Amino acid sequence: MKRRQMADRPEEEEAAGAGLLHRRAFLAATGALAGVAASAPENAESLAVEPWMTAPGSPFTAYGQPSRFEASVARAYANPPNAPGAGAARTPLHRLHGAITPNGLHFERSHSGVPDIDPDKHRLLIHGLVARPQVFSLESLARYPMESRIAFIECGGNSAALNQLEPTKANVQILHGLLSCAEWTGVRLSTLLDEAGVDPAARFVLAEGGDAASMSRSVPIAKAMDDALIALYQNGERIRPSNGYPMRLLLPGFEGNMQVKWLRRLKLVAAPAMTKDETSKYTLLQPDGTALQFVFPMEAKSVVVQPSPDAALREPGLYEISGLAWSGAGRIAKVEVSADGGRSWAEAHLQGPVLSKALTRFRLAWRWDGGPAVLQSRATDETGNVQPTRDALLARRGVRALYHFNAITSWGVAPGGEVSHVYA
Ligand SMILES: Nc1nc2c(c(=O)[nH]1)N[C@H]1C(S)=C(S)[C@@H](COP(=O)(O)O)O[C@H]1N2
Ligand SMILES: [Mo]
Repeated sequence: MKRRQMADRPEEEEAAGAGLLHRRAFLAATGALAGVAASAPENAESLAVEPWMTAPGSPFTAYGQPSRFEASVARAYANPPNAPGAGAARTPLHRLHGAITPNGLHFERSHSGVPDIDPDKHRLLIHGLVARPQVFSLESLARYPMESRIAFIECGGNSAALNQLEPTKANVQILHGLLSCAEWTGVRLSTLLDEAGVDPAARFVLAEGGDAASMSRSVPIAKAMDDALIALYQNGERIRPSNGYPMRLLLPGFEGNMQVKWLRRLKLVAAPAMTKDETSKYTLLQPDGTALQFVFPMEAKSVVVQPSPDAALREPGLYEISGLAWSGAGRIAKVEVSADGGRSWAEAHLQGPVLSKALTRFRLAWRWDGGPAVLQSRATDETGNVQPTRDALLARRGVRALYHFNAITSWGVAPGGEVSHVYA
């Protein structure tokens, strides 16, 4: 890490090249943001009295909605012309802050649309290699001890566009928006499995959804007995229909596809069931023509979300770079940021609490001098996994693996402040 005093701004300390600053320098740079705020009025009376101050506001509402001025902060989706309901709606990462995704903006990925499930009729069956098969209603599940945990969900196909030979001209929402994070509350799967009495011959749990796709995946028994949750609540309210109402399987850190929504059946089995979603899909094609199956945890990864395409810079000056980092293996240990395309790096500030298998917000001060720059971030998790460069990832596994793309993203900043996706 390079450190030097800038001759013309002695109060600032560069943390790395191309204007990355230490946080204390950012905070200490009194007046550095002058010109961002309009010049201060002589006294408060000089602020205009706006129309909304002259009469009482609108009445109470049963379920709150964002300000009408925020209508453009929305999921991005296209209803594809193929199978009805098959597709995805992506989270506007560049329009959000903090680490939690609001429920209405959590990404959705569905293979046959969103079923309209009557919670009173919904049942969860646990059977197969168990001593006592069980059927749970929503009501009977609610009698068990519950717990909450904050976890990200990332689709295995997130960021797949970065396998393309040319950088896709798209924003962070389109490129990386199959990623969200929520506080999930429900019953530990291990509690229910203990109740059913798992046969020692059981090595996998086949999890099946109650949608028209009957999406199903084989989950290793070790994960089922570890931190798997039958999630009933999402950020305090019942899970949204698009995210699995009335219950979903939460497998913290594992690829999104395994976190079966509208969960209706768990069958304890001796071997993986080889469902379509773990054979024809969600397998990684290798350069030698063989395919990797059962790649469960999502790898260490991060992305700068501000600035980014469609969240461009207006003028040279001080900015706070911010982004998200996560790992399916545990906590984020470190995020480094570069403004010169990876030549020099500065360690970003991690917003606490830094939770295992959750999104972690990182921030770093930057003085943009108005010249060209290339912004990157690189995550390291607590197990020592370091996010690779795109070249390193593709050299290792070729360009046809499609899923689990976790390499570094580069944003090119043009002299005018426009930001675009580039390969550095
Ligand atoms: N039953 C069912 N579960 C499902 C799916 C589905 O289509 N049907 N999609 C999977 C995929 S591919 C992903 S990435 C996650 C997405 O979860 P979300 O829509 O809540 O973000 O759900 C998974 N669970
Ligand atoms: Mo997915």
